[in-house]
Amino acid sequence: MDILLAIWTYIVENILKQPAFFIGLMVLVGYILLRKPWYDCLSGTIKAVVGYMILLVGSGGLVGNFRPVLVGLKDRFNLSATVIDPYFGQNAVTAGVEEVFGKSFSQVMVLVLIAFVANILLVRFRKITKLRAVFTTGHVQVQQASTAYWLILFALPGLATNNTAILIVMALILGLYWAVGSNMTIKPSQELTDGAGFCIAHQQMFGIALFSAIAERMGKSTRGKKSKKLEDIELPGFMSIFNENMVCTSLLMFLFFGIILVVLGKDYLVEAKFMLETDSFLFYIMKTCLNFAVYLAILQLGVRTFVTELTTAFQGISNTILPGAVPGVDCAVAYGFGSPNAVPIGFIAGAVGQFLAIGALILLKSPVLIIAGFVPVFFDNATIAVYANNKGGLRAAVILPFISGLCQVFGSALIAGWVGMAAYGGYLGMWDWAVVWPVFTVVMKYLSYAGLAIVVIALIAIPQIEYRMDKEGYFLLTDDYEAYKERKAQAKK
Ligand code: ASC
Repeated sequence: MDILLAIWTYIVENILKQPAFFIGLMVLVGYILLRKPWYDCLSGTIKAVVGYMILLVGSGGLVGNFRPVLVGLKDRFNLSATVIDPYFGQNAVTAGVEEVFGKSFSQVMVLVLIAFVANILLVRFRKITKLRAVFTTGHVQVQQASTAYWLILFALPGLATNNTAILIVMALILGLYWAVGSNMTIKPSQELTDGAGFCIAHQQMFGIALFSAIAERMGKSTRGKKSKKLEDIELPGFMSIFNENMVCTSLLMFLFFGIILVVLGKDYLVEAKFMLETDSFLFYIMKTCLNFAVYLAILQLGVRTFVTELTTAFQGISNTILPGAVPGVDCAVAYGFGSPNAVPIGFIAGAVGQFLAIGALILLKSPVLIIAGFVPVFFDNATIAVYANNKGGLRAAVILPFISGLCQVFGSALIAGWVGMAAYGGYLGMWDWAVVWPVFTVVMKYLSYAGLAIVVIALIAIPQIEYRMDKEGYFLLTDDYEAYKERKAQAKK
């Protein structure tokens, strides 16, 4: 058993937790199954791995540069607060799970394995389950498994005495959540990318589905006068410089992070080793803020490099071992599609929502104070804006991420305080984990095993409902997008 666990941990650490290699492996297997010549397999795999690594340079640069700035607010003002951020959330679980539940963190890795197998089996039986999406973002799977482990132990403490029972129950819920959540993003993703053939496997999948549906209504409800999509808006006069994504991002971030850096003050930044005493404060601010546009451009280049490889190669997998399967990828992949300006706009709108919510927590003297983490505020809200803009235009791209920002803070404050994670300084904080998982937790805590059954049945029912809403189009959407579009166009006539 120990040897098996060691092998599994090795695979998790080096492949599953490293999405670049995981995606590379899938591309390699996919091309082999498509019987491509060896040199095509090699070049496809290299492009997939390198492309994903470029994407990671972009997203890692954003996280590395801007997370300390936001967390700095906590140190600068000596706040005792919970940071909403996946990495802080994972640290909180590692630090607390043994103390609170007497359980070791290593079980989380086993949970990832079983839940992933559950995801694959659910897709394998897609004719019955109607599930089509496979989760491939391993680092997110580990973060989610950690948080789910805590939430489920909290809700169903009776399970704690039986290790096998806990793992089976958890893997069932988590595996279902992965398969059902990513499956819900297929339609909006196909519509955003004109059939690129991927969906999102991240932390705001229910959010994407819900906000896309609301955005679609918003787009339609304006009595013939549609809210324009960002890419169709031509700003006049000096404002036209905002049409350019790089300029728009730079100016918005200069305003946003510029203010935060000024609030933090040069003394603090020097003391916390962000900058040197001899550095110019003005140029430090400019450099930091402009870096945002730099990393975003890198991220988009990465997406362009690997997406075609992945979706072509995945056909090999979806024609053979996992019929009809669609790869679920990192939310940042969406930034290569739709309007690039939706990204900074969603971020700012979400940040305003989060800051207002934090202000409300302070005014209401909430026992749990939240510090905005960069990952939720940026990656959730930018993603929601990209999808919202595609369906509902500018208005949706501003209002919906703003609402999402409120949900992230209020939802996280409630759940992290209630289940005791706040005491360990962090909570995952992404949209689904601030809204959907807290609902699961409440239902299971108060209804115990009946609650568990309700959560499982509700998850199983979602794809069935989606399927019944469009029986003919449902599988066509992923199997042959051109035919799907034609069918839609015909139906409109
Ligand atoms: C997360 C997480 C990250 C980012 C990244 C976005 O949830 O843990 O590192 O989002 O996946 O590209």
